[in-house]
Amino acid sequence: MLDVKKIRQDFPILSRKVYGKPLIYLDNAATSQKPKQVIQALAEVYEKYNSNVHRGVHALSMEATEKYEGAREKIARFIGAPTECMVLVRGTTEGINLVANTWAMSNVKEGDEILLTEMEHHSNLVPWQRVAQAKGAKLRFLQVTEEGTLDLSRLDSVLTKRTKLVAMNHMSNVLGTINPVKEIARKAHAVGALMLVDAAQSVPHLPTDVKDLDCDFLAFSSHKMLGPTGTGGLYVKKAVLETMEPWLRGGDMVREVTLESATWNDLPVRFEAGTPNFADTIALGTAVDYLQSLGMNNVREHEISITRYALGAMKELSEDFHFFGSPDLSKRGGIVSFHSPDLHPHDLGTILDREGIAVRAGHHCAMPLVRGRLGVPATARASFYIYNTEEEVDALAAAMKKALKYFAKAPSGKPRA
Ligand code: 7TS
Repeated sequence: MLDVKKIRQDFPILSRKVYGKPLIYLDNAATSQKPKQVIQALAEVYEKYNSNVHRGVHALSMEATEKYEGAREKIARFIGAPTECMVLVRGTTEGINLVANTWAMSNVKEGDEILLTEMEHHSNLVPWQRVAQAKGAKLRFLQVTEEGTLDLSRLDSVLTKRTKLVAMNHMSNVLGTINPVKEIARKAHAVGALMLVDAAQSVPHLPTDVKDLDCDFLAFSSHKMLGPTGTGGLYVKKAVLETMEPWLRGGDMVREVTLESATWNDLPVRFEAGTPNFADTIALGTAVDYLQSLGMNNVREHEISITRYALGAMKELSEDFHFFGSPDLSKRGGIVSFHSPDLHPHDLGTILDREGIAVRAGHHCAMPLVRGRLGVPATARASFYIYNTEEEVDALAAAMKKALKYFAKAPSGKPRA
């Protein structure tokens, strides 16, 4: 198990107060906090060896390049990927857009299908809408059951020889549902389709091995896994990466350039045009070290435990709030979304904020899921990470009760007793 008390000491922000109350940070699905080791690694880049990578013969540049490439190796190893298949991008959204703009634009043809799910973040939906429009392809969707899991009963009828790509999240950012991407990748390959995994919510929280998943693409963001903003990874299977045209062009991604044409650098830097975000990526390497020292199995175990505790603590609120997501904790990460017909999530979020509790309220960039499938304008969402405690969950439950008592209106419009 994690030593949460010790972990908390590594996170300077957790000792700050909000409106005079200790900060209770439960917005980890949006972005995680950063340990001092990561903050120091970032400061060290600028204090000690800041210099552009890949092009200098001087000591600083060589040192920066070594650290940057060292970070790439760590990040690749963290997800079981070969280093040459680890493209460094700004984050999940950019990684998915890279695949959409290169592989998909060359491979998806009129009449082809792309299979998504109803529980995608906009970042894994909107790029495919563009591909479908540009290519005359069709988007199809796996639906979401009442319990908040994927309805796989129609999988064999929607996954056909016409399917070119299956693209889905490994963990939903609204429901916390962990999707069976390994099994779906196997089925996708059986019909000749490729498999893209949006791992924005899974790489920070679950042990991840791209070889075991056997996916073709997997994208994730540094800032949700203790690292800085503005960096992240896109894994692409080597046989696929070798066939892909670069998306953004310029800078160090070339080998030879004439006035008329260019040839490309080695994998994976041919997909990294311009000066890469080396400083933040080096600090992401430190975040990976940190997570690895905890052990991803322990991270997962802690989140199962705190989610179980949260669902238990929320039971007495179940008359007033609907809690979304599966009760089966083996299929769920540390995300709890809820809605009360008597209390708008934004009002609730504001009230909780006054108690020092940071939750997110809204459609969580998954409008078709929240507004369409769940049928609510918004949800409030608490999302946990390695430093969250049962006491914080108790404070959340108490503040939710307080919010209902003082601010919610009964359907009659009368304040509650
Ligand atoms: N995919 C999923 C499943 C996500 O949860 C997010 C971000 C993204 C893609 C996009 O990641 P980015 O780093 O490129 O922005 N999710 C959230 C969220 O739930 N609240 O704020 C951001």
